[in-house]
Amino acid sequence: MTATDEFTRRLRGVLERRYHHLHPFNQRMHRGELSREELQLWVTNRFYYQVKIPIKDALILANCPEPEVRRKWIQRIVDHDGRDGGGDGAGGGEEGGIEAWLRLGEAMGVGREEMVSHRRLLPGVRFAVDAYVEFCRSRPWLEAVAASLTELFAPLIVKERLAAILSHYPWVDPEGLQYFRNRLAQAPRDAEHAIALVTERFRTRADQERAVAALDFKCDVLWCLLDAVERGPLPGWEA
Ligand code: AHQ
Repeated sequence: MTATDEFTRRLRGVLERRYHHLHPFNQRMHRGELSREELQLWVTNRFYYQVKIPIKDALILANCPEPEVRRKWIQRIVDHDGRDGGGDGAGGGEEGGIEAWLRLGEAMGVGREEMVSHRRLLPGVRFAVDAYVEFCRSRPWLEAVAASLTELFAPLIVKERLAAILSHYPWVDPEGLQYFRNRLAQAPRDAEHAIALVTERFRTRADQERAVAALDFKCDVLWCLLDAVERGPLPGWEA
């Protein structure tokens, strides 16, 4: 086994032990055990994570001095923010992941205004997501790239989630699931770029420890987000 294989194996080992496919909330979702209210609280709170993804990717761009890397990384922002039409009135724009997530919320019975207002944003979700943004602002850009490697496991969970929603939650309009279908293509492309950068640039043992620590931190972010959602609404929130 080459040194790179060994390093990749260590990164995957972090995910096999810590990625949020193991979180009880996701496992209950996949078994069809969530109530309508639990799924609505999840989609509403995950919206805060979704809107911060292009922000954290822009912070990585700002910290990255390499045009070749930026030329690829910038696609992540377009994936979420979308793109205006050609201005020729013929449309041609593309809605991004943020718009697709709003449609997902509507498909789950949560209105756009409710999501955009962040009225039902839980403190633990805000703190976890803001910690991820701050990590990407303040840490060397390659550590933020390493933190994004949770996406190596994203297709696994998105496939399971799509199947679970279609079979266990018939009240969710299937038209609203396009976000997840888009991620099945985008996540592997992103993960392939990120793993190439991380294995190419983190060569010493000490460097590789920093990459593993960054991925461990990101697993904490995703885990804490679901801990907060699993605890449910704050006291006094109307049902
Ligand atoms: O929809 C997700 C997404 O766009 C991203 C970007 C990426 C990153 O750069 O940190 N992480 C990520 C994730 C998305 N969906 C999560 C899910 O469970 O639906 C998983 C999450 C990830 O694996 O980091």
